[in-house]
Amino acid sequence: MSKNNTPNPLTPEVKEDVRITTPNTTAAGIKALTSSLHHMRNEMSATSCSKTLFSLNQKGGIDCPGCAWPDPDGDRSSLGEYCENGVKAIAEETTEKKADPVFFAKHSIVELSNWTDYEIGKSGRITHPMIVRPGDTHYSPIKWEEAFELIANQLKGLSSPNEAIFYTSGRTSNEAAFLYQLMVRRFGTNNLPDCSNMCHESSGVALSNTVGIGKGSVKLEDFYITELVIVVGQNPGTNHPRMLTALSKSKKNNAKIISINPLTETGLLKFKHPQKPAHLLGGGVKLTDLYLNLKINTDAALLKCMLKMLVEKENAAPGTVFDQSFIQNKTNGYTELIEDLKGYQVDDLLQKCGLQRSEVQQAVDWIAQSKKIIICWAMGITQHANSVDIIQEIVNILLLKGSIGIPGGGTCPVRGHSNVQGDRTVGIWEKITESLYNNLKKNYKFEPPKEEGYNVVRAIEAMSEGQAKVFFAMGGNFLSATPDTNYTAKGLQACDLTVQISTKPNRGHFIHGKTAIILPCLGRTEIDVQKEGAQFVSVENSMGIVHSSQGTLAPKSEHLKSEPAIVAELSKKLFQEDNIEWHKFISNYDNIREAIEKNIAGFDNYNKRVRNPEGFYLPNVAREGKFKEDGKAKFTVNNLSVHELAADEYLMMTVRSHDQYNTTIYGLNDRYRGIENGRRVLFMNQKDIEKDGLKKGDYVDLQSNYDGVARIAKLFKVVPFDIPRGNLATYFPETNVLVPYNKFARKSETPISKSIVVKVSRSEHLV
Ligand SMILES: Nc1nc2c(c(=O)[nH]1)N[C@H]1C(S)=C(S)[C@@H](COP(=O)(O)OP(=O)(O)OC[C@H]3O[C@@H](n4cnc5c(=O)[nH]c(N)nc54)[C@H](O)[C@@H]3O)O[C@H]1N2
Ligand SMILES: Nc1nc2c(c(=O)[nH]1)N[C@H]1C(S)=C(S)[C@@H](COP(=O)(O)OP(=O)(O)OC[C@H]3O[C@@H](n4cnc5c(=O)[nH]c(N)nc54)[C@H](O)[C@@H]3O)O[C@H]1N2
Ligand SMILES: [Mo]
Repeated sequence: MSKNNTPNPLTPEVKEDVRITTPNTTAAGIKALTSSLHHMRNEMSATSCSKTLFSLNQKGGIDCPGCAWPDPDGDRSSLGEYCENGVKAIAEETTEKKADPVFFAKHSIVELSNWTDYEIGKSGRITHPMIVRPGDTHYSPIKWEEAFELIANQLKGLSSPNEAIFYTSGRTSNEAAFLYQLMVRRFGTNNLPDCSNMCHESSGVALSNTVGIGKGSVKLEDFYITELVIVVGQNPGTNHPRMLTALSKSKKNNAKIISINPLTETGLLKFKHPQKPAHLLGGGVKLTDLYLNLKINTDAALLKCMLKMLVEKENAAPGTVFDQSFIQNKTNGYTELIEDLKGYQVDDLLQKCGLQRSEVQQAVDWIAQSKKIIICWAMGITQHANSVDIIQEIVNILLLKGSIGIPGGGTCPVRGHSNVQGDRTVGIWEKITESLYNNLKKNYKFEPPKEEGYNVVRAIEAMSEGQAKVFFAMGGNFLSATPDTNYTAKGLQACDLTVQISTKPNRGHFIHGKTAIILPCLGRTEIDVQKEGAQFVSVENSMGIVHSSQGTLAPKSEHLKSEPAIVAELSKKLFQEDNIEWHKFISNYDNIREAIEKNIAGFDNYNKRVRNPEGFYLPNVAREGKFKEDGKAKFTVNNLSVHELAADEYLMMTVRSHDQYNTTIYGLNDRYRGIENGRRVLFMNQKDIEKDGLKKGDYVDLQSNYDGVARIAKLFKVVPFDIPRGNLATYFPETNVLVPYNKFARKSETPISKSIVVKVSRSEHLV
């Protein structure tokens, strides 16, 4: 419990009673079913269970708020297409528990901040708008009208619109996101940081530079006809479980699967479909054919090694490995790439990534033999200093093979939040495109801001240095999701006003500005009735399909408002005389979609096409083989990463357990990795444990030291694990406190959450 009178920005640093067991060898299966049932029983009523599960990911139903993986056409199971972790996401949102005014009157902010993230999340849905005024110790209710008034006045009182920051998390619908960016730009700033800055920004930058669009090029169907899938830096068994169904279909078509990951992730080994009895009773499907357990952040070396070995093969038998006609007609920069590769040695590259020549040779042989290749990646690739280079190297391989823009082949950056891709499409970005600038100006007769705004890391810095005074969040948990928790906390606490539109409490609500407001909103599972009837929203999945999502459950409280309504009502207060008819947007979301159609390319006939049960594809120049303005894709020359570690330093990655959704902690187990009842664990190679004079179960502290600043995270239990020597893994967000806010990927500015240099020492202060 609270030791002093200041709220705690960190997950409590206490000794947890973690049990270390054996990791699972098969993903999903019966255990996934029992785990789903357990979460539903603990949170939901029986009617909510049946109403949501039957409509989850069905045509015209609720889009699962879990991940951005697309829904299959045709063979959706009658129970809805969902997975264990989708069920957990639904149970979490549709919980019967309530964080109402009584709850907030009972527990002070300082007290709540000393709960674990798990306990905070389990307190239930927020039912009323709440406020903390200067000097208050507790949140208390406030009327909507008064809250809007207060926020609008505070914003209007700033000396520049650039003193306000407007964050977005990726669950926000296209409709809410479009209105939000319209409000923010009408207000006069491009300060629109979003979770994408910490997620796939590196993919966006690398892909835009090389193939002309910052999104993936494959469709779901491509998995069914491909010859080779390479999954690199991704753990789909936990984070995109429905992808395992697609991978098992690739296997059915005799495709090979190569996994590249420092950890042997259970979900990549073997899969039993939890909704298919034949799978449950049988042995399941073996997924990975070749597992390359490289060292953390050595993917650039591995890919370069593969490129070199491919070039050798092509030189030995010209025209048999590369697609020379594609290279000639559709690309630039081939000669420079080949020339640059001459400066590297295969043995040296192999040594850097810690792999044997024979295993990499096997991968190279399969790449050489295949024409249709899909490469998938996620956070294991995007959160390093050289992420953009790594992704560009992935593109190099695909371009040499002519495998982008063909059926069965292409790029597949697997997105995180269920609408993170759509939010960016409709304008959530700290930059403004020329076409959006021109369209907003023409359609709404105001001068949109041109100057680049703050992304996530710049926003943290601006708040901490006093350049920003109001922080406003459309969802998410900025405090815990961002790097450098203590520094970020100082920034948020220095603000005059912090506002969060949220469904459930999180730690971010307790580390707040001088005044703080929570605006409670409807979740995706809930019925949204406005003046002209029940509304639906739309989202874009990882493969660029825009489709609808409509809630089926009664709202958890009569005081909730929808996200679009909150933005439009605040805008009415903010801009009294306006060319934008905000009230129309609220009464019928078709009016918002019409506005999107007018301002954003690719949404022609939006209202008609979104009512098509399958939704519609947005244009994609890479998929269409058109690439950049000159019709060509670009080979790039990329650098290797260099980590010069001292003898007592390790490279650490922060990953998700099987029981969490980013900063929302569903439970305390990580079944696939053999962890039960806690999260403060340090996965470490047995030889490193011995080298440091430690043993299994010991408690250790972790320390990072960048530019002379020491950051510490305490009390992690040592778990011997199959992880390369010199590498460590912990869970996010417990170790975000160690990540310096000012160390990020070149060009994309994504924090280096997967390659943090740390030292390990025995804990001295056992709590
Ligand atoms: N249930 C659930 N679903 C989710 C989420 C969730 O938290 N829970 N989060 C959502 C979001 S926002 C996102 S972005 C995605 C995240 O999905 P993932 O990217 O799969 O999530 P992480 O747990 O960060 O896993 C990263 C993987 O990369 C590996 N890795 C780490 N460093 C390296 C490296 O240097 N090289 C290689 N080759 N591999 C490396 C790790 O071992 C791990 O397997 O999932 C989305 N879906
Ligand atoms: N160390 C480390 N840090 C990371 C990562 C990592 O791998 N390692 N991953 C990064 C990535 S990929 C991402 S995407 C970010 C995630 O960053 P965020 O998106 O900011 O964080 P979440 O934990 O997903 O946000 C959860 C909160 O969203 C609110 N919420 C849930 N549903 C809704 C809704 O429908 N509407 C509204 N308004 N609010 C809702 C709830 O209040 C909940 O507490 O974290 C990043 N941080
Ligand atoms: Mo993400």
